[in-house]
Amino acid sequence: QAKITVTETWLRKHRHLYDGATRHPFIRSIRDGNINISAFKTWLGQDYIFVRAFVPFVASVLTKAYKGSDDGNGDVEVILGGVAALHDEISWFKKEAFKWGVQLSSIVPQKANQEYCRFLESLIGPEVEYTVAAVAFWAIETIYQQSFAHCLEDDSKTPPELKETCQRWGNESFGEYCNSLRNIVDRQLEKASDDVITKAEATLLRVLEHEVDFWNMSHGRT
Ligand code: HMH
Repeated sequence: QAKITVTETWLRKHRHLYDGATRHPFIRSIRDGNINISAFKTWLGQDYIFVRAFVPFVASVLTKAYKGSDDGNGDVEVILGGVAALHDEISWFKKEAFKWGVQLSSIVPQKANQEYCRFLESLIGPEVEYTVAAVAFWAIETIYQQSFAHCLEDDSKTPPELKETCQRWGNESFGEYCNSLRNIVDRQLEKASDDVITKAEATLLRVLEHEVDFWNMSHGRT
């Protein structure tokens, strides 16, 4: 029988909050086909701003993976794949915004977004351990993967014009990438001190809360 990993323990323990982030009313409304298009446009514009702030954070995780020296496991390459995907994602946001008539240059970040971006910035510094930053990175990517994959299940009624968006994060290869991030995190946690494990778990909870607030904002509930 396979050993229960730290992330498995956390996901069981925090299942309620995790489901709150991956099965949010905003995601349910896409999946049920009754999404308000203005809510979708809000999400699109705000997420573009978020992704721009996400880039330096992911770059900092990459740096920490490299400096962690014992990278015989290919952490750097997995994270570099994430950076490359973000480059593609930014082009996609521009294309998609044009399609929906969303003017990206005039988007003002809302409070929940500002707070989330500030949280990302707080994780960039060298005083934040690789393990802690990697946990945040894994959680951020995985919540989107799980949320949008939910909108692509056989019984979903996702509007055809939103399928491509859901595919971006809900596709299988993004899922495999998230699994690679999870393996990186579990390998790090396996050798981490109790202090780092405690910090990393608290960071996971903060990510889950920020993701819920981000969906709430998009859904027009703030
Ligand atoms: C708010 N969380 C948010 N936006 C994203 N694009 C992702 C996670 C995944 O990259």
